[in-house]
Amino acid sequence: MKKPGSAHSDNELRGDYTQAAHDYTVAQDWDAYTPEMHERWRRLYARQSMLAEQYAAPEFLDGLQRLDCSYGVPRFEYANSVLDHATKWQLVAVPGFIPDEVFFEHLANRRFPVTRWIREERELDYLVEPDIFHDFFGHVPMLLDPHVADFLELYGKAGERAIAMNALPMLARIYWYTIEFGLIATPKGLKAFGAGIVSSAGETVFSVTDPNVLRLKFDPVRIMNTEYRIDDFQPNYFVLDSLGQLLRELVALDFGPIYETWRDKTPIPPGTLLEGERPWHGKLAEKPS
Ligand code: HBI
Ligand code: FE
Repeated sequence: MKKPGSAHSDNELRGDYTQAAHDYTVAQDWDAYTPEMHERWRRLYARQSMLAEQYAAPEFLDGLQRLDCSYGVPRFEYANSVLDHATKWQLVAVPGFIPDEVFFEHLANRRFPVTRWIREERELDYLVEPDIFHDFFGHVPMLLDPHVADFLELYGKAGERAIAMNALPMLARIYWYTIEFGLIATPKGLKAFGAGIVSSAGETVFSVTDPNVLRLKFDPVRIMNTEYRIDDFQPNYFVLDSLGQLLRELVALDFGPIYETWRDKTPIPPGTLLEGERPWHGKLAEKPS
């Protein structure tokens, strides 16, 4: 496994796998966060929560408020009491990216791995790997939603079969285009709920207001065949009617035959409108007056 943090001397928590248990969990060690780290969290929180008010799904805003985490790097212990009460999920601290099968095993048991370290000052706007701000601010509010809570457990349980059938990229695209970069149509216009969006200032505004980017209505099989970009704003997004739709459609899907059918075919490049397909065209987000 790569050691993502070895070049960053001012944050020794970063990417340190030496203390990790067999399931890659570590102690959060909240007392180890410095005043600078808490201050950095507050600034990131202030910026992203302000954008979220305008552009994020109501379920995200509701979850964020219940987590009460504006004051500094949050304690997992407190979030776990909120989560336990709401959806029986728990957070576990990890040093960073963990192997696929370990990640799936945690999700299947309603444990969400949250990276313990926070990004550095020069990375406020962009980083490739998940840190605690992405993992906590982006993902944890949605774990308080009962539909997302059940969907993620289902996703975790689907992992083993996808790996065994050599179809992991197909399953991973479902996560990418919903949990990381999902949009939802609401009466007040298009809103974001994906963690990759709501933890990014630029993409929060872009994803729900840009009139030109390709948006398609949520379609699990189309998603499983659509590649994604990890180095720029997404060239296409998929739009849900509700979070209930996400759970309902995925519960109903028999993944095996879909993997068999598409696994060895060339996936669709990101941003492609296929022949016969119509882009989603609903009401975009309202910009502040
Ligand atoms: N590990 N910490 C962490 N966070 C992730 O989002 C993550 C991971 N390991 C594997 C993984 N994601 C994905 O490759 C799977 O969803 C397929
Ligand atoms: Fe993420």
